[in-house]
Amino acid sequence: MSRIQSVKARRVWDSRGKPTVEVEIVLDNGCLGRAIAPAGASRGSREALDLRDGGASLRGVDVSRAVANVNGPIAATLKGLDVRDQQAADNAILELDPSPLKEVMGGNAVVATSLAVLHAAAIDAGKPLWRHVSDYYGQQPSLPLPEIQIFGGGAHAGRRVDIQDFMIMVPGASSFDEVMEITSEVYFAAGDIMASRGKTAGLADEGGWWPVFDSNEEALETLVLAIEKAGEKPGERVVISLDVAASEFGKNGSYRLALEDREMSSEALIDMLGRWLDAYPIVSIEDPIGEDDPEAMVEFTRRFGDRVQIIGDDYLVTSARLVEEAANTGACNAVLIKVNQIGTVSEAVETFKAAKSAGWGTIVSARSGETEDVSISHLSVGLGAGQLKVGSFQRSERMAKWNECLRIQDELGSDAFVGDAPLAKTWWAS
Ligand code: 2PG
Ligand code: MG
Repeated sequence: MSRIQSVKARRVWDSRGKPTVEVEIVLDNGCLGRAIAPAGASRGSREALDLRDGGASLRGVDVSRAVANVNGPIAATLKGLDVRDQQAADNAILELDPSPLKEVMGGNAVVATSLAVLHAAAIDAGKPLWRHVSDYYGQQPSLPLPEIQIFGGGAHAGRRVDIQDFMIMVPGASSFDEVMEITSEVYFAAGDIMASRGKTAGLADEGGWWPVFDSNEEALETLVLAIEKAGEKPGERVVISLDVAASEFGKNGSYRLALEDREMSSEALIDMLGRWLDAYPIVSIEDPIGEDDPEAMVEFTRRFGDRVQIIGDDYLVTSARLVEEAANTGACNAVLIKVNQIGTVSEAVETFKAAKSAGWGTIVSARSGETEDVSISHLSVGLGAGQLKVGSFQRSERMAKWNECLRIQDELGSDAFVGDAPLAKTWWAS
């Protein structure tokens, strides 16, 4: 038995300079596991609560209550438990906080603790985290296909453009390493294009170029140009993925593209995105429809689900129940897995498994507020998730996760790269 001896939380700081929760778990044999909670900016209304103190100090975003919850009730509950039983540890936390949105302990307290248990168990077993995840959950490990942001937008770039993430994927690469190389070429080609147009204006929250565009579509056109400038044919080795994050600019079936000063209905939004799918080599689209507009999501999936990957993020908030419901009604065909959206590792894995049994795509994802914590690189490999979304190709909280995958590639061998691309059955792929 390897028992949990102590659980300690402290306040640390994330990539936006905001406080967040770090948890360290020490076992009776001295093994130590550590994890840090990430934080989203474009959050689904049904995701676990990111507990903040409120008040005047630190603009209300301090985490002393979440830290105290770990050091008090959570530590008392976990002390003495067998670290090898992740489910039992997570259940104990959930008994302390049975509220659906983890409002009692705070989602940030819960996620950092649950991930720290996972790390401590891996160290105790003498395994890298990805191997522990793969063994514990009985999944075949593989290296995911990265989704890498080139332009940021939406809530991550002062709403300079409405669409949140303009990303590429390189399913035509033969290894994870080659994905990084090709991405670097495309990323800096995009930077050169922005510079030549006098549009260099820094970076968005996840490291993508700041989106100085006159329309949302101009970002897509520029992205295609960047792929070409990098010496690639758009739609061959390099394809496009979008996170529309439609809940950020839509309510009750009415959407407002602020950049273009346009109001649109769900139908008009679906038609516009459909035109983009015809005109650009887009193989994946996340939250194309708002979280409160399920009929439109079903309609979008009916029209385009056989040619693109349709990912639910804010729409599904890493909830197994919502994934099952969506699979039954025909909304989405893939899920974003963010552990902090649901709370514990056990719940996130349950959602992953629900998506797998629905025949869906799976994408493990970072948040826009991140740290040096690289747990998600290991989770994506250990679960054998199809894709990994971490943000862009600058800023160390992003690069740390890509670099960790390169280290894992050396352990696993480059054959472990699945390049599991959602295939677009569109004109450029034929
Ligand atoms: C998303 C994420 C990451 P946030 O919407 O997919 O890009 O953003 O963490 O702000 O929710
Ligand atoms: Mg999203």
